[in-house]
Amino acid sequence: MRKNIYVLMFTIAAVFNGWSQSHQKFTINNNWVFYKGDIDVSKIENSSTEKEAQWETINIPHTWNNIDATDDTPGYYRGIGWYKKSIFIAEEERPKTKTFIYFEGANQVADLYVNGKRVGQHKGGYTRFHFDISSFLKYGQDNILAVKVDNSHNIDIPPLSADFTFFGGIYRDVFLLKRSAIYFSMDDYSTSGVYISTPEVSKTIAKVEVKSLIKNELIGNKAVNLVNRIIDKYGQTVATTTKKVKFSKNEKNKTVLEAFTIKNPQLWSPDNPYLYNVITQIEDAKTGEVLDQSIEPLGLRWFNFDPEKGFFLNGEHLKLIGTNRHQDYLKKGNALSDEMHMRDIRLLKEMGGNFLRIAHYPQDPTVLEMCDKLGILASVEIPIVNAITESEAFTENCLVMAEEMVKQNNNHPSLIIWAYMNEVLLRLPFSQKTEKARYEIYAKNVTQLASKIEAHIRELDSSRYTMIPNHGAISRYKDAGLTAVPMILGWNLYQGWYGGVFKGFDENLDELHELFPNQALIVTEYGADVHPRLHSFESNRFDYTVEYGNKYHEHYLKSIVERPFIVGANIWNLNDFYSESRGYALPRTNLKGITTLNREKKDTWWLYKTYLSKEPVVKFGQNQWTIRGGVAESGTQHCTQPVTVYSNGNSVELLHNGKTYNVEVKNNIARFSIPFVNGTNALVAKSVIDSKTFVDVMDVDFRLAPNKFSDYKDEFYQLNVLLGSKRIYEDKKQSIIWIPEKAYQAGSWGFVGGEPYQPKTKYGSLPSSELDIIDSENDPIYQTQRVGIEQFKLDVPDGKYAITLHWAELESDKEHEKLVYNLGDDKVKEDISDRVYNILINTVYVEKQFNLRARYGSEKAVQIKYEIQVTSGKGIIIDFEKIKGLPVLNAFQVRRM
Ligand code: GCB
Ligand code: CA
Repeated sequence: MRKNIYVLMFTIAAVFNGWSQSHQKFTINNNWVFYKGDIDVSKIENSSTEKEAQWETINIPHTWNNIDATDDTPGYYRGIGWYKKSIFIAEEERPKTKTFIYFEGANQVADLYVNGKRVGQHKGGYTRFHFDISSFLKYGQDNILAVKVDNSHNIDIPPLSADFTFFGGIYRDVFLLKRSAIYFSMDDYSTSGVYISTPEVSKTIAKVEVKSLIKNELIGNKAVNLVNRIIDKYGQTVATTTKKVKFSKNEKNKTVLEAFTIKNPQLWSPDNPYLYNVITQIEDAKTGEVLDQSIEPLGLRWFNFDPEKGFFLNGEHLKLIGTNRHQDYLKKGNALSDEMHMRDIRLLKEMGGNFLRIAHYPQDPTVLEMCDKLGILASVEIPIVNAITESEAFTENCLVMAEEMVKQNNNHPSLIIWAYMNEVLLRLPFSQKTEKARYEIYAKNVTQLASKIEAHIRELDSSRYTMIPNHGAISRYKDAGLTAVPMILGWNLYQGWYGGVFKGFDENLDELHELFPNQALIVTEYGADVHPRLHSFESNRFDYTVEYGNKYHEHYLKSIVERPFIVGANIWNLNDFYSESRGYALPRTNLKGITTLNREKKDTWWLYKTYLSKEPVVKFGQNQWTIRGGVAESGTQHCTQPVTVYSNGNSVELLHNGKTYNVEVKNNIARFSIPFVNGTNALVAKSVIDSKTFVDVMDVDFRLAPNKFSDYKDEFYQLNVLLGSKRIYEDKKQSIIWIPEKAYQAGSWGFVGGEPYQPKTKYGSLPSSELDIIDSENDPIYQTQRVGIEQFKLDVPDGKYAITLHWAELESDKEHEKLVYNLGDDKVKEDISDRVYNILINTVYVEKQFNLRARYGSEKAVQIKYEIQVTSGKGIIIDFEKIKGLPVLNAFQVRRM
């Protein structure tokens, strides 16, 4: 007995020791130095000769574009950056340790040098790669790792263009890996060397196959045992095999396939994401020492797509509803910690989503790890976006990327779709009209490339579906033959945003079903840009208001749910994300997220949660909107505005400053009209769900603007007005509210003359400018204006006032690269006309020959504050006296001093 225990302890110790030496993986993220620019490699190694000042100490994850891609200056650095770090390698590691460096991602071409010698290169910004650096190392000393990363535009590497920022750098974890001489090979596109598949799964039986690639660096015969063990959630072994594997002299690689049967398996699903693990070990046949070990997730499920009835998981129908996701975050660019990636997937789960399109590129490994754990079905794609290059090199890079994607992500049970080519016929290099013949060759080449990728993916993995997501120009894809290539068709549809009306979306869906009756259809994208600080009660396409985004999603959600042949849908997007060429309400940002860049939840997140989640929800809509404002209704001391409450109860009771309102819930929303008073408005919403009461509270600080100054009970203090606009803008930083303009009426305030500025663009005539306004954090104040304004008048009481006039010249003389999305692209230079005018305040000239563009340039925020005194009941009259062109005013502010 005693002896037995002794033997057991000895074995555990041996295994533990062997383990700790033979298989190690740890990050080397800290304390790198970075240099933006190119450097002579020969100077890299010898750190004493460089000017230290040029190298900045940084940690990985790192990008060099987090500032310049988000500032007011167009463009961002796309070029070379160098990273350098020294690592100590102990003398004892010389005899048998193999050392690898492993990158989870670097954008977009990375060259590794060790001790001044070039080790290798990896192309592509979104897939993982590694290098064996064993033979480059000096033992018992410091070794210099240097990585040259290049994010220049490269016609041979996708993506060529896209609506997101190509942040450069080593932006995901970097690891050092140590192995002993026999180990699971990473030679196959940096996989773990262990591949899991489930050729057959049912309620009663699951067949599991485990394929291992073993690499042998020893010379001479060697025998190892390959031990496979499947353990359940609680660590209990449910199946195990041991196989002897013999390497003959000089034999380097071996593939070993093992098959298992599990009876009455626990199935994996969104409601019960049950995970087994497969533990695979290489043991020394003589000593039993564990030479290498791999642990992979195993989820048992089966699924199929039916073009009529939808998606079925484990034989049960499941409507797939969720989001897309981009990998960036406020001020950090794409350089995020694991936890920040994980948080996003939790946000999706918390919302009740069961579907994630990992767009437009493979993301951090934690993303699919979380999908497995939380039960979110996923698709992932390679970043061929908007266009292709008709070259062998481009084709080759696409095929390699596809192979990296498939192999590196193979083991995730949550993953069900491989995708490629997003809206690849959007940016046409040849006009369909004037260069018809050439366009047709291009379209053929696109389809040929698709067919190659399709065949390659299917050969690598026949257990999942394939998909191509297209944009709304349906016939373009059909005529090119592209729609016939993948198993599933994805459609990115934006009717009611880029053009058209909401109903167009429904028509599109029905048309697609008719055109492609034999392919499953997914709405891979739909969304509207929303800036959570912008509101309107007369909201419109392209006004970026919360209210328009709500209308859009309320309509789309219903249309998607009503149609069983729409097997799934992904909101564009889970989060706002950086897109450098965008101006819009929050420059450099695509605002179609249902959360912001720092993951504040917008209304739409709550809308979906209320519909999808099984948890009780009672939540105020517009709950981020804490400073409201509006004009008092004539003869009253209040302003009535809508308040919405999301609830999955039947009715909601709302208390406002002691008064109670009761409303029935329709389509998960209770809609109220509340008379807001000046100052604090306390709101409480109550709803009974499953016989329990749930409550939400919201305090609104309402800034009641006077209608007739003589009616106004409180002392008049401040008024902030947006000209040419129906929007309300909340400036949280300065704690003020901007309200829409109104026409002047006697005793009140407002403009006289002119028209709202409505730029004519390829998306139609829009309610605000798309320019990024220089020198302002509050672009929406400057993006609207009244053109041809004659007067601004206020019948204020006597007193001392500060008046601020705000301008930005919106007719720009600069060339702009116009986006892109859904309608093609080109550079646009607007026709501009000069405008010159005089300004008078209470008949005194304050500006003569005022020429905004000549004085300040266009697209620039300009403010002039005038202090004036009002006497003898004359109020304030500002006159705009036109000399040439039409006078403009963007915003008006008055404060009683
Ligand atoms: C799309 C693209 C996506 C864009 C989106 C948009 O169709 O696939 O990359 O960001 O539209 O917001 O315009
Ligand atoms: Ca990571």
